[in-house]
Amino acid sequence: MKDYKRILVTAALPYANGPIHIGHLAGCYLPADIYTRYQRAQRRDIKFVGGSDEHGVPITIRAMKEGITPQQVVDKYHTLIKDSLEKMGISFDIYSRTSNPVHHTTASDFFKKLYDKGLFEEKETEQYYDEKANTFLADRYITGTCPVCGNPNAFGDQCEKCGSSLSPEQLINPRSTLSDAVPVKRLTKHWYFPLQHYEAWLKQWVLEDHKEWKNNVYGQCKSWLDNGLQSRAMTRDSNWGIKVPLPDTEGKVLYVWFDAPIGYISATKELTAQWADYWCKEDTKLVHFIGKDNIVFHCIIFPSMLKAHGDFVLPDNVPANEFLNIEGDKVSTSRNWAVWVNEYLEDFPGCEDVLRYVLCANAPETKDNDFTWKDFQDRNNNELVAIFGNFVNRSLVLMHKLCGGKVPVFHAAAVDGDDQQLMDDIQSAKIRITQSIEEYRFREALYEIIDLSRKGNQYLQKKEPWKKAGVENGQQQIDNCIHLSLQLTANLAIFINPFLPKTSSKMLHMLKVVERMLDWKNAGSLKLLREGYALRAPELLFRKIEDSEINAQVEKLKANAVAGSATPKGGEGRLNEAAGIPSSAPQLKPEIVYDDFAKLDLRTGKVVAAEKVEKADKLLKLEIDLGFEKRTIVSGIALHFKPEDIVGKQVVVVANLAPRKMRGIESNGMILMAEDKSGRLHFVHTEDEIEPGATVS
Ligand code: B3M
Ligand code: ZN
Repeated sequence: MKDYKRILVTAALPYANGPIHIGHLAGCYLPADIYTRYQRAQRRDIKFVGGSDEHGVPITIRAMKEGITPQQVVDKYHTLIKDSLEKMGISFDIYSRTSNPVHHTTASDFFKKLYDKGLFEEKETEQYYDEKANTFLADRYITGTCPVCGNPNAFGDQCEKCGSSLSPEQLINPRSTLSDAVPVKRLTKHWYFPLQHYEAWLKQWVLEDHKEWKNNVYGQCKSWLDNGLQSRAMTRDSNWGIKVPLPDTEGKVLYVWFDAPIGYISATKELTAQWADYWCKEDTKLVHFIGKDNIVFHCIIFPSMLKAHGDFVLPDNVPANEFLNIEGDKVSTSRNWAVWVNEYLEDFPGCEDVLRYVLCANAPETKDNDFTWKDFQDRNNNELVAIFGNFVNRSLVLMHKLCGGKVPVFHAAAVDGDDQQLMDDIQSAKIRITQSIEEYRFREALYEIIDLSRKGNQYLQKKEPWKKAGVENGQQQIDNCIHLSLQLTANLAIFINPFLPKTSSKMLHMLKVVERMLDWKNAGSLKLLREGYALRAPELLFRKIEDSEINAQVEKLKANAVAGSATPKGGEGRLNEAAGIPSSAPQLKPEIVYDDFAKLDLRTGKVVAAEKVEKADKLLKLEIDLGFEKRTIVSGIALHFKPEDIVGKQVVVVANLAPRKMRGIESNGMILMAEDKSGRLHFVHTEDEIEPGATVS
């Protein structure tokens, strides 16, 4: 391992187009904060930078939806996000924003440097244009009917109803969301960064030199690199963003994914005059905390940009988390299926650490995980209250009862096997907790801490100091038991500090010790509290969470959820930017019961005729023989198959789907298709040819 002199931690810059939800916290802010607080306790030179991402399509869409300017959008949400993060104890050294002038200069200079080195390719391509609004249209600005499910409000990059990823060409009846005009194609010039030139280098740097990266991160990088990289446009047609720093480029801005990661550099510049130490010296350890949808940008695109630029260090690690689902369903800001951090803070005042605990104990570190309110309650009541809080409370209460409110003397000669075991447990826990945090396994570290407090409870239970008064050597046994319990309590304050900082502060107050005690080097010591030292009265660290509170949250979640709405409330704009990223694990739809499935009447059929639908380049009109009758089905597969090639094909049909008119033709059912990774469609049929009309189940 390299010998690092300083650490720079970054956490993804959230789009300032909506409030943050608990998935954001679990994804990157909480792990970044835990890591940072731990490194501070190690007294290492560390800076933690972040800020709002204020450019890109998501912001302009939000502005359009709310009928305000993009500037008003970012002002509003930057403030809200910053406030939520602060209240949750996410301890950035600076939380900046990409609309700041220093960022505009930094990003422009970066672009200019690559341009001057001749690293960009200049290309003219056709893009959709809105002639009424006089502007080019990002894919998200184009809506139309989904060729797959018929949703009339699908976006040019994705249908939110059926989840298909689309390109604007596939939409039936495409319209501009700005003016309702039919978009036309126009030539426009952009600057492309040839990622393929960095492929060989990336293969060495990621796949060979960073085998220690998390499996989910390494796997996604490998799949990108195996598929081959292509040039990517680093500029866009828009009026919102950082102007392209070249002559005659009115109406062109830097691609948001070009400027946003440079925001880490700008924020460091704003933070300290020594910023260049953190960015340009090889003995800096740069760590990017992100969610899995940002992996390609942080592991492939941004490193290639940094490499091309030449002045900056590369990340040492990118410990990305997977997604956190809510109550079994994928978070969706457009359906409002989310737990918003600002609302949690209002509903559970003083319980910030509880949320931090639950989100870390259940963090999606290796796979997508599910947050449920019941689990939230259980973890609070059964782990924080009943194990950790209980041990700390008992130790202090017993000290007041049996030892006159002071740390009792430790009698080394009277140590027994249980005492020794507890002392050993503290030592070995330190080794495991330290190693887990260093290697970004925070939930494992947290588990160790709770387990250590569980051992404390078992120790008290076994020693029963309350029964020792009057027995031979009784006071010595009491003293040792309480002394060790209190030393363990002090150790727990050190261990829990990166995870639950408020809880740790409360413990410091009760133990009447200064913050300096929390230095990580003190962990494992059994001399943290002086003999004879008077401590404060205990106060409860956690309160029980009642069924009624949990039920209210579940009801609120369900009541506020809206069925697939056409305009996104929050961050789905990212899909536009990230379209095509292979994710490591497929996102399944919510679980159904057998009865849901049994409602489908699936039948085998045979295509007996097929023709193109006039003025709809994606649609084919099919005649399907179902044995007992012939059906007309309109299917959005014209871009994939020629009519003459599919006559005679066997298909599987959803035979009881309600009829629907498409381009004036009534469609009676739907045929099943499978889509491969490249987006090609394949018919689903039985292995042997069988008569039409057979049931499929
Ligand atoms: N704003 C996307 C997101 O919030 C983007 C991250 C930028 S990190 C440089 O998922
Ligand atoms: Zn659809």
